[in-house]
Amino acid sequence: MYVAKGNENAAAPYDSWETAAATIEDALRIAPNSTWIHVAAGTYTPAEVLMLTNVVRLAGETGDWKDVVVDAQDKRRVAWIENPDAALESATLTRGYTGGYAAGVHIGGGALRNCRVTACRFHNTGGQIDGNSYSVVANVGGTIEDCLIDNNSGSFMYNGNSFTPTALGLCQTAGLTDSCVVTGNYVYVGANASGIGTGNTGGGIHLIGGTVRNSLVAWNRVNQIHHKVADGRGRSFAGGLYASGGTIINNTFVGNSTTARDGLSVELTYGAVIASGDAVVENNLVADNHETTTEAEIGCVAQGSATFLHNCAKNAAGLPGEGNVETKGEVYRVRGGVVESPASSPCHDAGRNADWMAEATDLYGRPRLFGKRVDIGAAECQAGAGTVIQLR
Ligand SMILES: [Ca+2]
Repeated sequence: MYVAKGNENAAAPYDSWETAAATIEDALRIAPNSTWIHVAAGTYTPAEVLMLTNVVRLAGETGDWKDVVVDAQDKRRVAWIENPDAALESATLTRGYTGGYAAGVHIGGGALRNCRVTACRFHNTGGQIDGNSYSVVANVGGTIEDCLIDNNSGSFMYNGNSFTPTALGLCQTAGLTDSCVVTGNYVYVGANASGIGTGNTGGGIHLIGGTVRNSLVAWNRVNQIHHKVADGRGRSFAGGLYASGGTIINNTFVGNSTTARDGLSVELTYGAVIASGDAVVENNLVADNHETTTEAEIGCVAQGSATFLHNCAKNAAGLPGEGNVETKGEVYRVRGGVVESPASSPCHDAGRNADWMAEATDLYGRPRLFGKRVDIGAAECQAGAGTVIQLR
């Protein structure tokens, strides 16, 4: 099945480029199971949420996410992937909007691959909404691979009693996120004079279950103002990731920040990575994240029975678990958009190996395992300190 923007000769079942559907939603509406929907380059403005309820592969034809743009025009969510065997690939999803949940895309099953989710936003003015978790991308059991989730925003302005956990970029309750970049997202949480405030917040990711690996979470911001908390429940604000469960393995968290001001009346916790419940945090690099009011560097915070293994972080010595190392020297560097650790970094060969790494690639598509041990972070240094160059 084919889609070409505005095609004047469109004729169902859209089985050639000549008779291609003029809109993506026309094709989705009649696509039977096991359909590959090829989408020609162009900017599409659907009149409804793109629903992937059948077994369809909806894919930008060029393979470059820049070429197919799906613009929800700030009116509604962009896409909803429900079928466990559906996939949405090689497209930019932009300007999605909701009152809180999945402003960009909901992944109930199936996969989001090689896509960019950008300039989406959610806005909520409060109410009794305990228990939901708000974000731009919501994964409740599918797979997210090779995606860029960037420059999205969310805001809350509460005037009621709420304890809504919030994420800006991604909230995942089950499934897998692999080799993604979550960056430049901004969430504002606030309360007016009678408000009580919000729940635990992650600027980049809120993880409830499943696995996040090989991903970069960088330069996301949480800003909360006039936060009058009176119900005795403490709040945690994580610039990068807040986890109440799940596995966080081989990711890099740099440059994330939190800001807090005014009206604070219970204990607030700030961190770059805050993990509680039975979350496992392993082989992650956490550096150069800050609380902006005091300009203090924030690192990892362990709550509940969360475990921290083989991470490189500022406060490594105080973390519950073995193999954690302090950030020292040139821990990482950014060159040409690539965030990686040099061979001299304490991250080098300091992670703990796992079976999945043998066949896997790192964030940048290179072998995940180089040398005897995996590196800490999303990138694997391919020029080991032990490399011997023979001249003959
Ligand atoms: Ca290595």
